[in-house]
Amino acid sequence: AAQAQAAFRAVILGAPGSGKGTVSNRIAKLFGVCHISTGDRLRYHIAKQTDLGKQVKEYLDSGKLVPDDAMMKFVSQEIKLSKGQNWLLDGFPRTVPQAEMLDSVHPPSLVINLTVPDAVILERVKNRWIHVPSGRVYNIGFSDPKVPGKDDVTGEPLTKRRDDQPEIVQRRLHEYEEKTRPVIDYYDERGLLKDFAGVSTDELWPQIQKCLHALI
Ligand code: G5P
Ligand code: MG
Repeated sequence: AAQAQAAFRAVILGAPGSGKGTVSNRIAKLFGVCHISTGDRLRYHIAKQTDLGKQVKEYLDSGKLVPDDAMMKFVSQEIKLSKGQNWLLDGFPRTVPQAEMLDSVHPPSLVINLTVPDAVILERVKNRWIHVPSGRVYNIGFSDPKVPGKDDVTGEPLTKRRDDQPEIVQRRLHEYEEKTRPVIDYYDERGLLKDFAGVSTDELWPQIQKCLHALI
């Protein structure tokens, strides 16, 4: 079992707000894999005003994808840092060149794809609150913080994501259709894609768990 576990390299795909972060956290907890969310890491860099943060801020704020060069450099470093650990990449790859780059470094053994209707997504992001330093995410009525407006662990204030404004969510959904849809086909052609469709994470989770148990 230890051998099989050492080979776990997975990618989670899905439109903005489809639940990638939520599902990834559950997988990380249950299977002890290293969850690498490119969006969370980039938001952290923006908050800390690092060089990378300054470089990518405009893209995240406006709901556009960060250029491939910068993303690939960043992710290959993150993968190196997680040396030897099992990982789950959330939010990468989002373009075919990114998928090709990942194949050249470390091909994934599984790609989970979440399919959630746009109308459900638009409702969800309205109610999302986040804790930037940790990447913890809350949703009013689904995963409420214990104290309204405060992070459960640190008690620090929660914030809204700038890119969760309705017009920017629309732009992100558009970017997804145009640039990330081909990534789904890319993995499907290689026989790596497992698709999970539904309107709630709790409905998809047992199916995802079953699929992972069969592999790990
Ligand atoms: P991100 O950060 O990767 P997105 O747009 O791909 O952003 P996002 O918004 O983080 O994805 P998610 O992780 O798929 O969504 O979803 P989530 O956070 O788990 O769930 C959404 C909300 O719904 C949460 O509040 C959650 O609690 C709630 N929720 C979950 N399930 C349910 C449910 O069943 N019911 C209810 N009611 N609520 C639920 O990328 C951001 C930006 O970073 C850059 C780009 O600029 C991008 O726009 N970027 C990249 N650019 C280029 N290449 C890359 N590889 C990049 N990666 C990041
Ligand atoms: Mg996310």
